[in-house]
Amino acid sequence: MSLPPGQRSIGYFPRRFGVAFWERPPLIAEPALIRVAGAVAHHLEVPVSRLAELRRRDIVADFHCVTGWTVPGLHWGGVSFRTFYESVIVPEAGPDPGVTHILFGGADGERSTLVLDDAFDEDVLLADQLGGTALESDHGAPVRLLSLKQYGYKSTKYLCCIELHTREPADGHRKALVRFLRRLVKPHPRARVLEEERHRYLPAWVVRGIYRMFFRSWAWVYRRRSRP
Ligand SMILES: Nc1nc2c(c(=O)[nH]1)N[C@H]1C(S)=C(S)[C@@H](COP(=O)(O)O)O[C@H]1N2
Ligand SMILES: [Mo]
Repeated sequence: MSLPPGQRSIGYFPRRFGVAFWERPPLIAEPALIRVAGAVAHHLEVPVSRLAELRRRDIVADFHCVTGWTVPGLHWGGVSFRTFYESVIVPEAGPDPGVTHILFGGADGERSTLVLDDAFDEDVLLADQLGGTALESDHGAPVRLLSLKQYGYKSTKYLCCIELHTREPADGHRKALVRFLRRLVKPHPRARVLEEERHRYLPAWVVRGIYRMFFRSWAWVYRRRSRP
């Protein structure tokens, strides 16, 4: 199996992986809602349960994290973002015709921005199923964004808000530490795995080794913690 540049296959799917991996998953109020805001005529609160009524899509694909791990062949289910945009956002929210970027916010405060073209790739899902069953909390329940051609950091878990923008939005993470770190290590606007677009300014060869060391130590702690 050939992997994208700088990636290595691992035999398990890390859980709760992210900037603040020591934190518990956020609490999600019932019924879970996705807020649609930004450059729209009307704000919306769409119940996550509506995803069951839209045209569904299944994808089997590899998942790649910017720190160098790849999980091969995961089976996801959900609704493509494009379907959601065309059948919910356009008729009910009235988007500004000049929308260029979509910001996906998670209930833990994480967020990612996709340029519109990337978000409209038919393989970008609002995913609520993994491996044929409902998405688990540690993987972003009840619904996560899933953009498999991009590094994992674009795939916001615990998706609770979709914001439309007519230019690239500012970072705006609620934690000052994360905002500071991300000024140094800016995410790449496209983050395409095949092009190895890991970060905006840092070349891939600079971060590969550092990330590999970070992931080795993370995996060591993770395995000790999840031992029965
Ligand atoms: N809300 C939220 N989404 C997130 C993250 C996060 O910390 N919070 N981490 C990202 C990163 S870096 C990766 S690699 C994947 C990891 O998903 P997993 O925890 O299901 O393995 O989620 C992405 N989405
Ligand atoms: Mo990641």
